[in-house]
Order: sequence, then structure tokens, then C-alpha cells
Amino acid sequence: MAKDQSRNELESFLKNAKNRISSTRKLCVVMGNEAADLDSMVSAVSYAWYKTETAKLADTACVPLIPISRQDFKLRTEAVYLFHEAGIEEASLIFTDDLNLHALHEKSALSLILVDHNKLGKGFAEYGADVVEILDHHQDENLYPEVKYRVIEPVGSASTLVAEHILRDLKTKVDASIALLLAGTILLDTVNLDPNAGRLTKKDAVAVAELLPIARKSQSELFDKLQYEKFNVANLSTSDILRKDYKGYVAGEIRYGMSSVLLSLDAWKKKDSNLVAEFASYARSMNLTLLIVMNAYTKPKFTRELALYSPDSALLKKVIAALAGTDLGLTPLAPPKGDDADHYVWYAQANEAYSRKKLQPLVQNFLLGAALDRKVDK
Ligand SMILES: [Mn+2]
Repeated sequence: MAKDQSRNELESFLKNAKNRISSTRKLCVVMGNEAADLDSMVSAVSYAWYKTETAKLADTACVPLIPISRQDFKLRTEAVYLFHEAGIEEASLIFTDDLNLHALHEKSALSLILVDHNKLGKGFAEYGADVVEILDHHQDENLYPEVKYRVIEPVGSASTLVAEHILRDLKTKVDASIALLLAGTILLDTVNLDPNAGRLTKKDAVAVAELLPIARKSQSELFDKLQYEKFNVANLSTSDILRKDYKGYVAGEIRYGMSSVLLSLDAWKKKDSNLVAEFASYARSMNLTLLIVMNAYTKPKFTRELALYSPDSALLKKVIAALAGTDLGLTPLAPPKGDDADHYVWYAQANEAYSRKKLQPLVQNFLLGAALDRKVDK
């Protein structure tokens, strides 16, 4: 940005785009996938800018949509970091709260560009006929045959495909902000361009080589910082940490949830002196009979811990007994002392193979048994 330090292409574009949502008749919406990871967000924002700059859209505004609610943005800590670093304010981004896709669809005023996915998620399935373009790096599902422009290539990051378009057609307009967003995302997705990670293609490396000098960043510093921020929960509350990677399940009449957390129970206890009460209040807010928190961290050895909370102490006892009969290798840890000590239990988990994916079916079985017992008790 040698000529004008204050101008930020993307930030001005986004501010403008937000105003145009209400003033233009037709809207072209560029949307990433529902997981709304960094690649999805950056692809959507930068491709919406590209479309606006290259296509002459008289009565249509092109805007990026991040398909989560605004309050969930802060959970994507690496995205919060990178957008901030790129000079993009959160207020300039457009989330589901800000845009009524359904109303646009009903008025036939919507066209959709899919980036970082090529099949609409469940919440968006009704808009299949509105899809006009696809730019993606996942397996092609061969949907939406009417699509006019379709680029689906197995590169490391969807942002690489967007970068390719931008560097080909708009190279002179690429400023440090755009270059930083794209290069950072590609680095994170390809594990710092590591061929051994199995995601890198030549195109990813070429894009990063062109972008980094414009971003004026060192590759390793940028990657290390992003990797660090991805796991940095310092600015998140306990309930945010719990919902960051949460899945809810039902077994019979029992509603339970499992949160994966990349923090040790010890560090968490120091961060939040009210931790056990916060588990209870989270379980209450989600209407859960059982909350299972799976902690995993590297210190430097990979370590797993397990924390359980239930408002139903009889049920918790049954789950504890059932877990004791498995090969999880559980050793009790001392949770902070509280009045409701029979409602929670903390463990060190020696068997590190038990991720949520593997533990959940076991829990489901115990709870189905416990749900039956409960019915018999009544
Ligand atoms: Mn992706």
C-alpha cells in the first residue's frame, strides 16, 4: 500500500457492500460452507470483491455471506485474528443475522456463488436453483447442472482458487490486506506448505509465493501466529469454550452433550475460578442431563482429560460405573471443591485413542441402558 497507506480495498468494499444490501434490487451472495472455517470466510470475502471489481453488475450487488450468526464469529479465533490483522472490522462482515436469503429467493432476486463447498448445506437446500457459480476444492458432487461457471480442483485451499483469479485479473489492485488474508489461509490449510501433510499442490505454493511479498510477512511467522491463535482461547468465556466445538445427542429421554476443548482442566481452572458452576449453568442452558467435556492438549506430550457434569447424581453414578468398565484408563483428578460434589467428576484419561468420535457411541449405549432403567424405576 505504498501509494496510500490509509486505503484498504477490502474494508472499503465491505462497508459499501453492506450499504448496498438494502439499496439494490438483486443480490449476488458469495457464501462459504456452513462450518464457516477460515478458508470459507476468506474465499467468500475475497471472491465477492473480485466479482464486484471484474463484472459490470448494474443492478446487482455482490456481497459475501458468512453463514453463521454474528455471535459465533468470536469462536473462530484464528479468523478473528487474521481479519483484525488485515484491517477488516467485524462490523463490516455480513452474517446470517444481516441478510434474509429467503425473502430474496421469494422475490427471485437472489443469485448464489458457492465457494469452499459445492453442495448447499441443510439450512440452505431450498436455494439450489439460485446457484450460478461454484469455486471449490472438495470432491465434486455434480449438482446444479445449470451453473454457469464451475471451478472444482483438489487444491489445498479454496482460497488458492480465488487467489489465482485475483492474481490473474486484478494483480495491481491487490493490497497488503487482501494478500495477507489469502496467504494466511492457504498456509493454515496446507500446514505451512508442508508436502507431507498431504494437502499441498503446486498452485497453493505459487499463490503464496506471489502473495507474501505484497503482505510483507514472513511465511513462518504468519503460519506460527495463525496456528497459535487457532488454539488461543484466552479471550473466550467458559461457555464460549464449551460451545466452540460442541455436539448434542439424545439417548432415549436423555439429552447429553460433548464438548471438545483444547485446554487442560488445570489451566482452565486457573482461568475461571467458577468453572464447575459454569459447567452446570451451560448444561442447564442447553437442557442437558449430562455434559461431557473432553480436554486434549500437548504439554509437550499429547494428553487427554475428561470432565463430567450432571444435575442427576444417580445417573452420573451409573455413567461413572460404566466408564470404569471400559479401557479409557481413567484416573480421578481433584476438581475444585463445591457444594454439589456428587454432580461432577474429573479424570485423567490414559487411553488417548478415545476421541469424541470413539467415545460417543459408548456413552450412547450406557445412556440407552440408563434410560431404560429410568423408565422401569417410574
Ligand atoms: Mn476449504
